[in-house]
Amino acid sequence: MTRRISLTQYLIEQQRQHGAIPQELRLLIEVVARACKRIAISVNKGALGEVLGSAGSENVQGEVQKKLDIIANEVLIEANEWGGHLAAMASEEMEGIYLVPNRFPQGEYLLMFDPLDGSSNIDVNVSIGTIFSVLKKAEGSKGVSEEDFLQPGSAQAAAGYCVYGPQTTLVLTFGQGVAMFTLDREQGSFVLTSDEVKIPEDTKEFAINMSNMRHWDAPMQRYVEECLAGSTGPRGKDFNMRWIASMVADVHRILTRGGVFMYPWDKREPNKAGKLRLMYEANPMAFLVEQAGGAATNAKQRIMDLQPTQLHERVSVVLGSKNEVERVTAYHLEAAQ
Ligand code: P6P
Repeated sequence: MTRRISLTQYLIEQQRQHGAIPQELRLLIEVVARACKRIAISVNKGALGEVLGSAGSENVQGEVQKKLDIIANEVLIEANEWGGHLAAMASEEMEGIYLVPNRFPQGEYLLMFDPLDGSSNIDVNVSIGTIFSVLKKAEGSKGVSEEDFLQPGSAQAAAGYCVYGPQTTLVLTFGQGVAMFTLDREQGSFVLTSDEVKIPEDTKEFAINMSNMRHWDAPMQRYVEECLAGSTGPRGKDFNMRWIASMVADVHRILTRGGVFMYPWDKREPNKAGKLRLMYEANPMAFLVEQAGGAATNAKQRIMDLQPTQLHERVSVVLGSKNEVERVTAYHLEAAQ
């Protein structure tokens, strides 16, 4: 049974034991957690809070912004800009980076986030979430620019998400495993509920948007067709399928009971590597999944090895139970030869 300690106590113990969490990073994560609690309050209000529906604007990706997308983005910016632990922030909802205003002290960390992932689910009361990734500025670099953010996922100092579902759950990694915290609404604080998160290496559950099947490349079609063939096919076992259309919720299920999540390249937009964003969706989720014993590739190589070239660049994603991710990746490498 996991000790029911607060997020603060957990972070301080990790700081003491592993030294993996410098004081400034601990403060940063506590501020992000508080921001997620505030976002959860708005999300949980739903129609009562006049926060549903479209904001009547588009984000940098050309996607219609929901009111809650903008609210969540503002909450994260306001919560993090004054603390002195950040140099700058980047968000799916903002084209360029957000420099910490000169009236506040500057720090060494860089925070990237998708403030509210799964926005299409907001108005239909299905789980959504906040995804975040923390990098550190290069030693001695003066000022801060977009280039400071363009580091591979393997350089992340921390990553996590908060899923706003039946429970509000914060999931974190600093490179020393994965911990889950459930929001105790009576106390108003996150309480440790799992500190040994492990993804089974095998699974019978896959997650993909099947309506796009005819647009995938052959190796992805092969993998899914074999899953659908079940016990009568080459896999010799039946599979189950889930697709929540909120990456946070699908990844949370995989961290909790295993599975493989795929958002592959699609021939309708051949010049687009995939739908999901590398810096603030794929990289943080890849860090968490690998720290829980899983794997994460872009169907050809490890996601956390990719060298980013743009802040909002997209990537194909295959992540979850190690043996399934390796199988999907092997099919793609085989086809490439
Ligand atoms: P589709 C949500 O918009 C998101 O970015 C991910 O959270 C989710 O996995 C995916 O897109 C869903 O995409 O095409 O199935 O709606």
